[in-house]
Amino acid sequence: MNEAEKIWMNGELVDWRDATVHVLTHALHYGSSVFEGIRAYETDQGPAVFRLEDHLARLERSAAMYYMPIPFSRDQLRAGVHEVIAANGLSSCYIRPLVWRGYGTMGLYPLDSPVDVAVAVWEWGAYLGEESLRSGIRAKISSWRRIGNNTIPATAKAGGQYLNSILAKIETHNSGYQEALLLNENGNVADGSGENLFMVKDGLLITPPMASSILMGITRQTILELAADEGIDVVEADIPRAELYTADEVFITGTAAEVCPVREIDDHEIGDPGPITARLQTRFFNAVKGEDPRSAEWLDHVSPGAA
Ligand code: PPE
Repeated sequence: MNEAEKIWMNGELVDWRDATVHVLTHALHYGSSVFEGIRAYETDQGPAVFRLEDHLARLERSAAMYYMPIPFSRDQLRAGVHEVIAANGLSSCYIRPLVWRGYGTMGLYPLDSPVDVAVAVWEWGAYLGEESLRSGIRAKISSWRRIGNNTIPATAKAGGQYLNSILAKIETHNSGYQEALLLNENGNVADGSGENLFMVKDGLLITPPMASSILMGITRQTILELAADEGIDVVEADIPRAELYTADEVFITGTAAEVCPVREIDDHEIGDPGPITARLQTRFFNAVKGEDPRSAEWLDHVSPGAA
């Protein structure tokens, strides 16, 4: 991993190697943490965080679903994100805010455990490789179903639920594919291991709805807004597995994975990135770099003095 110098921990900057926890930390045993994945991109006005308010709002919602009061306000966390980026002197980075049940009690009633907060940043290039962003990836449907809405709140971004993604990822990686796609309990398409999914059929852009056990991705929301700008027809609808095989285009979206074409699913050829994928991918990368009409609304510029 690309280590940086400082991590923001409970309100203070500490050295990277000192950002540690006790082995009896509640979250380590039971997955009782919530987190965010955010990116800051290099712009001609220095680093800018993409949709920071939206990510912090989702962090608050995830924490609320697990009865976890975050001991810092939205403004304090926003300032912490700016501070840790500036302190590390990074022009672009991945940002990982983490809120977790800390050290103090064991057992499954966590409300007496302290809640700790950290924000780490580091350089993280293209999640599935630079080449994947150009030519697309080979994906496979995992035999593991995506966690159901009545098993765990699928819309919360909580540590424990990623065990589901980890199993799917290991299974498909070991079979030689770059990403896992998960079906929900009804057998319709839900998410990638760490991405949302879109398909294009006859000019229509289709993505699974909230009720299909997806994480409500902020990149997904961005694509829905950019598609509206572009006059592309969009619908949120269930996608049966086999619909993917005859799609004209498929792509996945996420903060880490960005907007990444899928060129093959279960050994069915979808083909090279199609025109709608290419248009939306270009708008997305322009937007994050400050070169799109939407940029002003979505970018939060880090001032050099933030450290
Ligand atoms: N679905 C899942 C299951 C998911 O984990 C992510 C993000 C998304 C959809 C897309 O959400 P958004 O980033 O708001 O567009 N996955 C994060 C973690 C990846 C990791 O390997 O860690 C991310 O992309 O940061």
